[in-house]
Amino acid sequence: MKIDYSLYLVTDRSFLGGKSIEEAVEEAIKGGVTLVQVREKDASSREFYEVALKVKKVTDKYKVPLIIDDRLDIAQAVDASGVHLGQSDLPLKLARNILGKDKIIGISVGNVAEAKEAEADGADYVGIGTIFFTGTKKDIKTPIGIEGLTEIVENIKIPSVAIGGINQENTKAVLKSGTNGVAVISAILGKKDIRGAAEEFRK
Ligand code: TZP
Ligand code: MG
Repeated sequence: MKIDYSLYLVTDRSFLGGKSIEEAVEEAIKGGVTLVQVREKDASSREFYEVALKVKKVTDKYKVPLIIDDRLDIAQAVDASGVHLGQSDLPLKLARNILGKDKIIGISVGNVAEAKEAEADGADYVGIGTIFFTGTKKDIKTPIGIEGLTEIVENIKIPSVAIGGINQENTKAVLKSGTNGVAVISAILGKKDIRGAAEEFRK
């Protein structure tokens, strides 16, 4: 499957106010989001499953691939396109054995060594970050900046997306690194006009 990594929406229900997650994702896709990850840091397994199922209905409708953060079981339960794993999640090789070669597996990396390891172990893509300071993820150490991003991109051949503090204004500079896309939470889901926010990125 050929994946378009250019505008990768990562969900976070705390940004939505009264809006439902399926409405928010649908608006974002209408605005030009090409890939969606369901990320649930505080949900129970049942709740995560139910949210993933709701989002899957929308992503299927628009033929946009759906990635599940962290949880292989939930990815399998909803027949998602793949999973996204952090450095403290299950090992990539194990995930590959469980999911098979047709599922997408993405890995979060913060330096060249992690990126090269992910590539060697068969990752489909890497999420590189954190690029800039962001209030969205609380456990961030030091942002690697566009310089750190560029160094990683130059040392791998697999696709990558940049994440962390990316907005409509800094995207152009971020893409100069050679990365394939930007992964975004607050600059899309934190806006009243979600569709318009995604459209701004596309421009
Ligand atoms: N991983 C690294 S930074 C981050 C994640 C999930 C949060 C990105 O959120 P935002 O609002 O796009 O900075
Ligand atoms: Mg994780």
